[in-house]
Amino acid sequence: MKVFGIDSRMVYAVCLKDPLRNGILEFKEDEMKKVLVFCSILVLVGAASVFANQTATFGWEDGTSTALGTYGNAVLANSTEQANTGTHSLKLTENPLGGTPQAYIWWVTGLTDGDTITASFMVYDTTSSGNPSGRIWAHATPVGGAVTDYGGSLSGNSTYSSGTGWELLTYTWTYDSSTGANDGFVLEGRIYSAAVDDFIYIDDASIDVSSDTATIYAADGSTVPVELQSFSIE
Ligand SMILES: [Ca+2]
Ligand SMILES: [Ca+2]
Repeated sequence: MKVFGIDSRMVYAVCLKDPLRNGILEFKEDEMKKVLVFCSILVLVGAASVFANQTATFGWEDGTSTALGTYGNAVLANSTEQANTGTHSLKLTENPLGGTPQAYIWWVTGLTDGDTITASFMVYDTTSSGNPSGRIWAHATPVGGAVTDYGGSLSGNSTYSSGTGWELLTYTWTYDSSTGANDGFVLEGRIYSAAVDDFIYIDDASIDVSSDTATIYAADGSTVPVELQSFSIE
């Protein structure tokens, strides 16, 4: 997007002195002057701070990735049996039957209280009369912990997939670190089954994080390159 006619990535790179972005962005002289003036205004305002969002998507099209971890009786596969986009999705099967199996689809670290996280995925459920069904949920990880360390529930969308085929499940969280004990967020894809080997499919996972300093880990374990989506001054 443009800020005063300047590409917001340039403003971000210069104002925040990000060496990576300085390295990959080329500046024309007149653009650089505009950016520097803009940054000076930010400094003069004094209390001004720059906020940016990070967004990422994942669709399992690499043909091998599943998730960052599991909880309970979750069996994962990168599947070509169903796909909302492309030819692959995540197949989540419950075996043996019991508990609430989960696939860890995103992990975000470096969060602070008040950060907002909006996450969604498409889920494939054809049993409109009941289970199996899917749900989107989240939990925290402790400061310095791994994706498999549990810091308490962050709740989520209480709505189950309705069984009409591919359907979007989404929820927005305002991060609560539990008085500083946690700084990580794990997005769960959950299955609620009626019988052993019930399954659902998940595709087109998306996440948007209000922090520009957080790190987003995708389902294949890679950290996601920042795609600056919005830019605002408060
Ligand atoms: Ca896909
Ligand atoms: Ca169902």
